Amino acid sequence: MSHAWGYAANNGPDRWADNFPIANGPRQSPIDIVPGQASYDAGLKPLNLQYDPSTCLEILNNGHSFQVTFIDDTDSSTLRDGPISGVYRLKQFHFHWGASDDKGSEHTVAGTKYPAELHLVHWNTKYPNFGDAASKPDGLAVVGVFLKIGAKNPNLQKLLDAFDAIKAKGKQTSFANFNPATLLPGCLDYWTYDGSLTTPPLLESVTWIVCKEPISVSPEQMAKFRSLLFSAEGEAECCMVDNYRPPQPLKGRPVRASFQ
Ligand code: B30
Ligand code: ZN
Repeated sequence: MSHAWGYAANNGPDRWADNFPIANGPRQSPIDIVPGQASYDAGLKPLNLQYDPSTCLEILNNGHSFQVTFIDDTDSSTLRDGPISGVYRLKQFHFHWGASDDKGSEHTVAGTKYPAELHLVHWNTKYPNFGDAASKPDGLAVVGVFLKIGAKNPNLQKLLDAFDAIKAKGKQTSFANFNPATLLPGCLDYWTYDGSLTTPPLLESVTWIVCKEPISVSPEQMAKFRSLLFSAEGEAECCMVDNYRPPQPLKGRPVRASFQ
């Protein structure tokens, strides 16, 4: 999988609209979440995440992040309730992060950037597969979780230990029996709004669910994220850092909170 787009000056977020005009569309992501401007919605249900570790398949450096992919041919690992209707299946999770601790998240909270952000990507099973769902207004639901610098997170360690095998773009290795529920914060209070993929093709198909509470990551663990490469083996080494899109215009969209 090779992309013309990236995060450099000549192919980064400011250039994506050249090839993907939806970059300037009405429901783009990420956004700056201003807690005081989000409205509490008592009708929002708690998130119902049911993940089966045996559906975890492999870990891959795709040249813009690393992702862990899941077998999604049955309803084994699912997201229900919260702001969504029906059953959404987990397809993959991945992260975005910065070159330094003062940046890296895609969503921001009242302008505050976190050093990294986890995305758990699910698709609506009213459609036949992820690819079909990805172009529908209610096709995808992504749960976002902020990472903040603090104690070493033991639940990240199995991921980080796989990085030596996927340092360069295009590398992948098996990744079995991992439960992504271990990456969630203790409190599942969230903000939700209608948005898009944060990378090309930037499709406006995502119900965003952004957790209020961050998980922790140690400085040493963040350094390991930054040791991955954008580049393929044999190319000039280019560290995978700053693989985030900055906040996009809200354009009048409501942001709702599941909590008061
Ligand atoms: S995000 O959660 O909004 N950052 C995709 C999924 C979630 C997000 C962004 C993009 C996605 O599925 N993109 C298209 C499929 N990709 C996936 C990939 O693994 O690597 C293939 C591709 O672009 O053509 Cu690169
Ligand atoms: Zn993402």
